[in-house]
Amino acid sequence: MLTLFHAPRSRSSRILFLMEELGEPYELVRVDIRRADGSGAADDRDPHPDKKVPALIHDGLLVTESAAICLYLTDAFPGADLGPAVGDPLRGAYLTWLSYFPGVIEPLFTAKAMGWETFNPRQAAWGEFDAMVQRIMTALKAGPYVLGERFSAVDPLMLSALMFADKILPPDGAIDAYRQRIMARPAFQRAIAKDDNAGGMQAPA
Ligand SMILES: N[C@@H](CCC(=O)N[C@@H](CS)C(=O)NCC(=O)O)C(=O)O
Repeated sequence: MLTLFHAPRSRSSRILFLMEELGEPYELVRVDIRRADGSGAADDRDPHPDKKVPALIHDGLLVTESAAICLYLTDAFPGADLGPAVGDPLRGAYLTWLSYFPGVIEPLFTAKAMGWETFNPRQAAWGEFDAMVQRIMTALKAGPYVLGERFSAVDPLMLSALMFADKILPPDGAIDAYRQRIMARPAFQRAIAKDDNAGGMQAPA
């Protein structure tokens, strides 16, 4: 049994999208979280050690951290073909993007969006914002998905960052085309309907 602990318009929205792609039966438990605007509160029903979302329980086993949940699900359900398995030539690229996303993309996007200009990218070890954007653009222009011809669990993560790219990046046709391609997927549309969010999945709270 799979249970996803979810809060609308949050980082669990991308896992909700992945659950819909996975096609396995799951229970969706909506929980409250502390929001950046001061609203919300930690929810006792949330099994996450920090009372955050997403949190996934599979047959009693708890997994947190979005990238870990992606890897866990795609390894546990290889039949869904949402992540290259060990031995696949794309496994290395898959693991790299799964780690690069929370380790570099999210911190640099957040820093840019917040206007944090004073940190030294060498000390922070995130690298340069422009180099990170270039790396994403190279993948998107080759497309149609981050791993090339193959849709994977990296794409819901990437979409969640690119949803609000307009606030920090100049308009770009490749980003627009990628967003439209991913958002047109029936699983994304089902996830939006379950997200309790009239505006769709927007920037994380
Ligand atoms: N690195 C975590 C981040 C999870 C996270 O910070 N989620 C936010 C929602 S977008 C949250 O639950 N915040 C509540 C809090 O900080 O108490 C992941 O990607 O899963």
